[in-house]
Amino acid sequence: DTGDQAGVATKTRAKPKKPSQYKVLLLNDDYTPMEFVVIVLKRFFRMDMEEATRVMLHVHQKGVGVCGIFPYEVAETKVNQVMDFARQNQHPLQCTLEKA
Ligand code: TYC
Repeated sequence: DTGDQAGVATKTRAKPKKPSQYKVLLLNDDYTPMEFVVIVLKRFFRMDMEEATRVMLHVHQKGVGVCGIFPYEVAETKVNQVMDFARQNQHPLQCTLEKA
């Protein structure tokens, strides 16, 4: 045995696809009004008042929460829409992506 790698099989099968789903996360802060966060969740994530209020309170209490899970491009668009809307209204609300 020469100790070389001659006998090691090379993997030739197709690799599993990369995860393509991303969580859109909302982050808590001390300044954005609760009502504004509820409006964001209704407008951009199509939640009703009950669900939007539940998610907003979860983020308020835990610091972070999931708004939804989407393909990368959709998730990125949602993050940009939320960040633009928050900026336009001069709120420090932060929204980000994370691999699902
Ligand atoms: N913590 C904010 C307040 O007390 C409310 C809030 C909730 C802000 C969720 C951001 O993602 C957020 N006014």
